[in-house]
Amino acid sequence: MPRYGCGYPRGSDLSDDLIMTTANKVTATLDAVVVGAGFSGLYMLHRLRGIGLATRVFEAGSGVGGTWFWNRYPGARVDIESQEYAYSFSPELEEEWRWSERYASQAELLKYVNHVADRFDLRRDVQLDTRVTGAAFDEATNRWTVTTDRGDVVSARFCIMATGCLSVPKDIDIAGAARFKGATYRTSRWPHEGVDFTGMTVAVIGTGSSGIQSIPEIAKQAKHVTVFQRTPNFSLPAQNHAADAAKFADWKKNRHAYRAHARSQGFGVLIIDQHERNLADFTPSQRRQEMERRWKTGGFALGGSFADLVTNESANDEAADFVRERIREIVKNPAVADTLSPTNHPLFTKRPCVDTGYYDTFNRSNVSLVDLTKTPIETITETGVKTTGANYDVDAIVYAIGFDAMTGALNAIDIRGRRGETLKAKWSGGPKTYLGLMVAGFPNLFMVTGPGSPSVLSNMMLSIEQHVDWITACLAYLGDRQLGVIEATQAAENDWVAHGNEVAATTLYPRANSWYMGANVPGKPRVFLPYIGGVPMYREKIEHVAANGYEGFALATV
Ligand code: NA7
Repeated sequence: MPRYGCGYPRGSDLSDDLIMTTANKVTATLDAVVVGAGFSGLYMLHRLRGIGLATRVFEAGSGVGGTWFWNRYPGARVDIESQEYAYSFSPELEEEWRWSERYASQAELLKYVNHVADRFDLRRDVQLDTRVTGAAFDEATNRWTVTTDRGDVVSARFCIMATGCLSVPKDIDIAGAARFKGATYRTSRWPHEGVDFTGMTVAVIGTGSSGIQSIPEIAKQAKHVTVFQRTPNFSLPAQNHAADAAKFADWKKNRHAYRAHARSQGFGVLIIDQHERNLADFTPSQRRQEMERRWKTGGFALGGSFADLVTNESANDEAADFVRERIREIVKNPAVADTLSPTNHPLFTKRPCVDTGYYDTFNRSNVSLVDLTKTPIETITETGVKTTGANYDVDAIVYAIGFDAMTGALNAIDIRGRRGETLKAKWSGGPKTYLGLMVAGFPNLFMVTGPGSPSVLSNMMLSIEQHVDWITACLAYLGDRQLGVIEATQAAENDWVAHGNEVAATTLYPRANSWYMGANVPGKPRVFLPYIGGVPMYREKIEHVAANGYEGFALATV
């Protein structure tokens, strides 16, 4: 069992008697603080308990679930098949849970994560409604002092940021938004009681995944929906359906083999099933057949059509043309189909969307599309949206404008490492990490699926479990050797950042103004944020690092 000399009993029973109230200030001394109680934070807590660390999780929301707690907009659902977008660490959990659809809805995912919290008795170490505001490293004690908006001041040996890649909504960067007198909604902060749009005129701004999933559902209720599109996105049909009992039974029987196969895939997602052959290795009719088969399979399957789809412009064009053809086939009005067809970025270089009935929604008489590249929004008015072309008076505006991805949640906390250097200052030119796990100058601070790791370019569940398992093994290693400090070396970080940039430059990704590039947030440095070297290559690297006594990290006693 590792021991860090925190002075409190080992084990998972961190109870309130460990928390002392002094002069209205709640303080506690812990082994570890975890920030965030989404899928990663909860699993992190479970594993840290397993190695005997006194741990507390702080969560800003009033419930667990992270992404699936906040994003309750109509139509919200996962775009990785349900059984794959689920924890693999507990065979019993996998055995007993029954998914009701191929792609689980937000409501079902939230039920699942709550079930996990109860099943593993996690709630007693999770403090809800508490936002972590600061974390400062004390070089004298080698401990982190973590502060919250509720006045907690907590000392912890380790601080683990399980803050999510898409958890901080982008500020509304449209003039006049506060003037609107009707109802305003954000997809990422949807009212828990739901919204009834019956009889209402609604403006939806934004056509990323959140817009594309919610627009068909809002259109079924509202009197009229006007969609304000700045950049058309590629969207692939989910082909969602009710749970297929035989398929789930097969999964349960062969889950180890399926999971291992997923880990051997570049994106760590089974359905992508990346073809080993490049575009040039196919005849034109074979290409066509392959893409048609994959379109029918649904979800991200099309992305695996050719091995060189995200590195070779011709391969990408072929698949992008195929999607544009499907759009023209579905959307009856050719001018609308044209406006919905992406032409300014290669397929998959902006996060592709997976939809149910999105394009077909534009055949409805109560839906219209405004092309903001032709008539940009001038301002929001008291009554609606004013573009350079017209005024659109509406009862409600739905903002589906995205997130300050990957760095937003970390930069929102005042994180101070050695010599008081802030993470925000260190990252002013873009995030710098070693393996997306740690940052030089910030000892004992870990990130789950941080920038510089495959994270959003993989099945998040796979990457979350991989990081949490790696961090747990690392802390056990330190404890076993009476070590209490681990820090990425500057040299290892420099090499990893250079490698990440090099790999990204061999792909088509940097061509898009995407949130992967930080391009969606005004003023954010333009840097490719996740790691695109692929899940197997990344796994090999971090396993090698651990097997070699945490190569690239400096380890020390307390
Ligand atoms: P996204 O994918 O970032 O989409 C945001 C959308 O909002 C996108 O179409 C943006 O257009 C649009 N947008 C953003 N700001 C504006 C302004 N100021 N005016 C007009 N339109 C704007 O966020 P989502 O929430 O849909 O999805 C995020 C991820 O969640 C998704 O990728 C999945 O991983 C799950 P732009 O493309 O920037 O021109």
